[in-house]
Amino acid sequence: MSQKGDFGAVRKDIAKLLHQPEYDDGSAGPVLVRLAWHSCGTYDSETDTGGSNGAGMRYEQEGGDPANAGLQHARVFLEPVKEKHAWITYSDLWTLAGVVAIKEMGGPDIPWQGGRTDYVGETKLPPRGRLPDAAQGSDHLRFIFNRMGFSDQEIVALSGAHSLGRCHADRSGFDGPWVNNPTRFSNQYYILLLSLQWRKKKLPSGIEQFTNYDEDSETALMMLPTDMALRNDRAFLPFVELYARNKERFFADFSKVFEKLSELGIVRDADGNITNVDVEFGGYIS
Ligand code: CCH
Repeated sequence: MSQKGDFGAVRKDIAKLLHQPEYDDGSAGPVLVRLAWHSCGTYDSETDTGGSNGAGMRYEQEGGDPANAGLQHARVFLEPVKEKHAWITYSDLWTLAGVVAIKEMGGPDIPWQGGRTDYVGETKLPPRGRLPDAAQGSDHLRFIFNRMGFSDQEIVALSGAHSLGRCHADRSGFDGPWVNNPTRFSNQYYILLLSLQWRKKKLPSGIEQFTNYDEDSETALMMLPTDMALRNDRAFLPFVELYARNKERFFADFSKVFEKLSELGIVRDADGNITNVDVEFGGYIS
């Protein structure tokens, strides 16, 4: 047990659990990043609902959303950290874990502040269907991400997280990694999106994704229809090209946009204290 508010101690314990020889590509990092993103990505600016505050994925309505399939692995990885540092809220832990994992996998420093509460009123649980559907195109991406307040450039920058991890047939139905080294944060995703020949491939399940090699190759890489949309959309493409040729710019922009993602729905005063949530009693102040 650490002292309340000692996020440095929590960071260290998150970093220690990333190495998981038995899991996926040997790292819990990518799935932790996805947990952080999905905990935030339900935000709707119009109704000011969703977002990381509340850690709604602990409840079936959000946790059982098919879009969140597989993220129980990430939550289970983090459980010993929560047990050891019982004072931390799940909403802080999940967002912090994403930030720590990105850094440990070679990515940028991402500013992060704590103070989220786990209180979530029933009416504040986001409805399902707010996370993106990978089978769709650029209109859908804009519809989903504009709702959270992100621009075209921010959509492209956030998507660079697909240099991490893989798709799992038993989770999303899609299958395979985007890059050859999926536990290293990089701008490879953009480079490969532009430089490889991608062709449509129908999986046995009937789901369509894009592949660069023969169907049977062990080293085949993949792109989702939404990934291809970034390349095929005239307004998205210049940002894909920018991040493919300028890794430093990608790291800097990704850091800013991931911070913005983790702060959706949160209002702070000059000292960093959250002012739209009653931290003593929990819940939003409306
Ligand atoms: Fe993603 N993502 N993502 N993604 N994602 C998947 C996996 C990861 C979409 C669909 C999928 C972001 C944006 C999008 C990660 C981070 C981010 C999978 C496979 C699908 C499908 C899930 C599975 O089968 O396990 C779509 C659509 C969008 C639209 O833009 C954003 C934004 C981020 C973070 C900033 C990471 C990391 C993974 C790998 C997870 C793992 O378990 O390896």
